[in-house]
Amino acid sequence: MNQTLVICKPDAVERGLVGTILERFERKGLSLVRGELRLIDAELARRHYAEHAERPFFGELVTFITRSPSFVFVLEGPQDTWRIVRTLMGPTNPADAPPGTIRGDFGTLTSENLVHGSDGPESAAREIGLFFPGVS
Ligand code: 3AN
Repeated sequence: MNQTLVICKPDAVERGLVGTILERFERKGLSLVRGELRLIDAELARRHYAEHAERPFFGELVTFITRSPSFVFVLEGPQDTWRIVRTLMGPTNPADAPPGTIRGDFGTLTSENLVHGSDGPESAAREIGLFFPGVS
């Protein structure tokens, strides 16, 4: 089995969409193996988004992800579970996301696009270790 990290970001929690989003992954056939409602602090946010540190929107990204609790969870499924998750999420910009995807159905802004999903097996391992240290 194969695991990946998903975050229902503050906008998703504030709008009461955690259950709806989680249900989509579960109905697809992925299993919830770990999950926690957590206020992500700025240090963890900077580490998580380290690859974006030089981007102009980095400050905005850290401010957004730390503004209220997120639901951080680990999903398990077959090979390339990370890719299944990202297909269900839809493209980064909700304006490009087709209906039927999470961002396509519920989002309008790139800066508040509801969900994060690891973008490869290495990211999944790194991010699970970052948010759930000691859990394999
Ligand atoms: P994804 O979340 O689809 O993997 P990334 O990794 O390119 O997208 O971007 C990470 C996060 O950074 C996005 N989810 C979004 O919240 C934010 N972001 C990306 N591009 C922009 C942008 N042009 N303006 C504002 N925020 C952005």
